[in-house]
Amino acid sequence: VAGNFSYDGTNGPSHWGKEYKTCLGKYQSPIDIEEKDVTTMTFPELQFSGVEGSHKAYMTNNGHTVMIQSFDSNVPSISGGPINSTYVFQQLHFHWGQNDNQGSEDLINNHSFSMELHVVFWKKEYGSYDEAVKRDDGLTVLGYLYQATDEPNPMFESIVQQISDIIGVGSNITISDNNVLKKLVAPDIASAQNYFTYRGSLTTPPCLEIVQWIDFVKPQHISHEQLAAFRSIQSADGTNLTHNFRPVQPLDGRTVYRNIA
Ligand code: SG6
Ligand code: ZN
Repeated sequence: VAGNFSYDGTNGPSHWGKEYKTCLGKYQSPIDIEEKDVTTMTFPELQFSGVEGSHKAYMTNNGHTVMIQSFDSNVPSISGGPINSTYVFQQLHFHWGQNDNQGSEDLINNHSFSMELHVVFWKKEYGSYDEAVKRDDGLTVLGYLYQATDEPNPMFESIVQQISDIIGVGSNITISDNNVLKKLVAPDIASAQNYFTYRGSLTTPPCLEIVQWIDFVKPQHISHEQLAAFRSIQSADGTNLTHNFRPVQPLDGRTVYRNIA
């Protein structure tokens, strides 16, 4: 999965299109979401299942981010909202910046948040993740935004404590907290129907244009110290992965919807 790309220099985002032509496409992510330009819509209720209960989970430094996966039989899934069938949880990961004023991939009214969590799901009908990524409606990604504050967010405690065990690229550990998916996959119920949604791509090479993005409107928080832990992991070239967000891409006539419950 981890290709030959980075966030700086000759392998940085402005060069991805040389090796990965799709990164130059017309339906790329992330984007700047301008609230004055969104189209309001009432979608069916977005539903989560298999989120409650405990899940054995693993955390990996894949050279581009901190990624969490689960091989549990009770795997979370989503349905409803802008998607017309069931999508199954694959993995979640994070994007952050070199300082607290940037880090999110999608922007809202040109505002960057300090971190963004992506929860990746694949379309169950296609039988497997590997088959789903060959289809143009293969993935749905939930995006959660976080603003840096002084107050730690309890949802990140177990992850932050164990990040020191995955400093090197390729390190993989079992997460001691079996409730980590419950905390990260689903928003609190009050915010779950308040989202923007649009058609876009993976935000890293190969930039496949196969993603229905669902970005929750209400930002949450993370402390400065918790954020700093993410910046301590190493990237493939051995330097600290201080930032891993792609700059925003042209909207190119696409419609961004906002769900009005
Ligand atoms: C991160 O984002 C993930 C990697 C890949 C990428 O770098 O570690 O696994 O994710 C689904 C997938 O291939 C792009 O995902 S994203 O568009 O959600 N940011
Ligand atoms: Zn991502």
